[in-house]
Amino acid sequence: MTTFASIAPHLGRQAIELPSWAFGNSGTRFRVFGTPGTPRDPFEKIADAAQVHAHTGLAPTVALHIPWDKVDDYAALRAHADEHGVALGTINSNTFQDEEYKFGSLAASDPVARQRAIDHHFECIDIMHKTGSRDLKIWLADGTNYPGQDDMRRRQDALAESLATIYERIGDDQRLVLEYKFFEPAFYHTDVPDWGTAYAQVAALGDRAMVCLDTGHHAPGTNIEFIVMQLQRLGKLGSFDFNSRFYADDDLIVGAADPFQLFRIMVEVVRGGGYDEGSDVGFMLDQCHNIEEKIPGQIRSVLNVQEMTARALLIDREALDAAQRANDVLTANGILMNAFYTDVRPDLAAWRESRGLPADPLTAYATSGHHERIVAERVGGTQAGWNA
Ligand code: PSV
Ligand code: MN
Repeated sequence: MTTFASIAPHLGRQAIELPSWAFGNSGTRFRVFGTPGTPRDPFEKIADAAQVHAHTGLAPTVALHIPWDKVDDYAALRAHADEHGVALGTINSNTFQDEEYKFGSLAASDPVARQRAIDHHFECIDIMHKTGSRDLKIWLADGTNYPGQDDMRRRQDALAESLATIYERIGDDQRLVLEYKFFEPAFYHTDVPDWGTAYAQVAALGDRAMVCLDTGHHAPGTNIEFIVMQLQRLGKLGSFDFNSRFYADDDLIVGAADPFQLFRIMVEVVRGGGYDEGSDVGFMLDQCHNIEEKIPGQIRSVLNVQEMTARALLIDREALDAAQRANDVLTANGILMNAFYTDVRPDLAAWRESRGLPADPLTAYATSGHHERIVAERVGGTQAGWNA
C-alpha cells in the first residue's frame, strides 16, 4: 500500500496555470452578471490570480489572451506579476471575434482572412518574447454550418500551410500548442475537431508543436484518459485545459461534474510520465465562473486537481501491474478504486501547513480582506469580461 507520506514529496512540484479570463465576468448568451470587485484590466486580473497562488501554492503562472489582455507595456505587466509572486504563462490567440473571421481564420478558404490570422499569431509571438511565455496556444473556431458550404479538404490543407508559417516564427524555446474541439461555434464540421486531427497537424510541423487537450471538448461518454495515454505515448501531449462539463463545453469547475474522470485522467498522466520531475506537460485551467465568486472558484479548482493527483499517486503501481499481468480483473480494479476512494483532504491540509500555507485555503482567502479591498477599490471603469 502506498502511503501519503511516500507521495508527499511529489506534491510540491504541482503547478497549475490560471486563465486570466476566469477572473473577468462571463456568462451565457442569455446574460452576463457583473460582480463587485471584478478586475478592470490585466493588472487587476493578475493581482487576483496571485491570491490563488498565495493561498494554495499551486498556481504560479497566469495565461493571457490576446487581444483581451493587450497592454502597452508588457515589461511592466511582467514586473507586476513578479511583484505579486506569479509569472506570465501561455499566450492564447484569438481568431474568433473579428468580422473578418466569419468564415474561418487559419483554415479559411479566403487568403485575406488567413493572412490576417497569421499576422495575429505573429503579434502573439512578439508578445511571448516580452512576457517570457513558452507556449502559444491556438484554438480555432473554424468550421462550417452546412454540408457543402466549403471544401473540407481545401480548408485542411490551408490550415496546414498557415500553421507551418506560424511554427517557423516561434523561438527555439517556444512551443505551438494546438487545441481541438468537436463542435461549436461551427455546427456541421470543425476544422480541428479531435485529437487525431490536432495530432496529424502538429506532427507535420516538428518537435515543438504539441496538442492541447481541453477536457470539455469531447462528445459525452468519450474515454478522455485513453486520449491522454495515446498523446503521451506519441510524445505530443503539450498541455491540458481543465474544466468540467455536464452537457457541452460548460467550462465549469474542474472535477465538479465528474471527479472520477479527473482521477482517471491523472492516473494516465502519472502512468505516462506527465507528472514526472521535469515533465513539459502544461496543466492549465480553462474555466468561467458565471455565478460563483471567481477567486474562490479558482482556489476550489486547483485544490480539486491536487486532490485527484494525490489519489492517482496513491495507486500501488507494483501491485496493480502484477494484478494486470495476472489478468486478475477484480484485484486490479480494486487497487485503482481504493486509491480513488481515499480521502486525502486531511493529509493535504497538514501538508499545506507544513509548507507555511493555510490548511484551509478557502477560509483563509475569505478572511484575508482581499475581497473587501477589491470591492472598495475597483469602483468605476469597465469590468473585464470573458471577451474583454
Ligand atoms: C473556446 O471554446 C475556448 O473555451 C477554448 O477552449 C479556448 O481554450 C478558450 O476558449 C480560450 O480561447
Ligand atoms: Mn480551452
